[in-house]
Amino acid sequence: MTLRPLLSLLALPLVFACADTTARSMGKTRAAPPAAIIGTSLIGSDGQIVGNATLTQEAEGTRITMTVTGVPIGTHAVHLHAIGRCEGPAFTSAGGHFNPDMKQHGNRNPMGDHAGDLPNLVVGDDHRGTLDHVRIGLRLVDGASPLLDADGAAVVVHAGPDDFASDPAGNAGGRIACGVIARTPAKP
Ligand SMILES: [Cu+2]
Ligand SMILES: [Zn+2]
Repeated sequence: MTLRPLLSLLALPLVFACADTTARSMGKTRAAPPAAIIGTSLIGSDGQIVGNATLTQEAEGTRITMTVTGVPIGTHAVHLHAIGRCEGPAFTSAGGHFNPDMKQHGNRNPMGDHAGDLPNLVVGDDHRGTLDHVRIGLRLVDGASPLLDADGAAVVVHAGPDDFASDPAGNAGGRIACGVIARTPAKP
């Protein structure tokens, strides 16, 4: 009998935490930015789910964790692309790399790098791969140019490795998986 109210309390995690922070920050000088976590499924060119990714806004940047399964063995570029639309099979709908500072691609490029540039993902013999990386300075939901803007964003995995130097996309080959980063609609 008492189980149901307890469960509904547990089911309201971040939403209330954030609302509370915002409410209390009103009229005060400064408040810590609210935490934000957004998860997404990655779909392959055939529309099947091939993994998942989670983006978490932390104090110094945004943490990207992802797991893929069933992706070809090898090293694959991963980027945050500017538009939250994943239309297979080519996923060109996701646009270019997230780049609010108008830089060039790659941290080996003197004019780099894009805010959406990430390390390569290594997929082993079992066709599994994981990535856990904090993109320093990247804001997910606040600041002057958050990743989650009006048209969202996408996590994109490429067929080949990123050389971290070639503009505009690291010579990484086609796009083989894509996950939309968007605000989850509020539940009634
Ligand atoms: Cu890309
Ligand atoms: Zn880039």
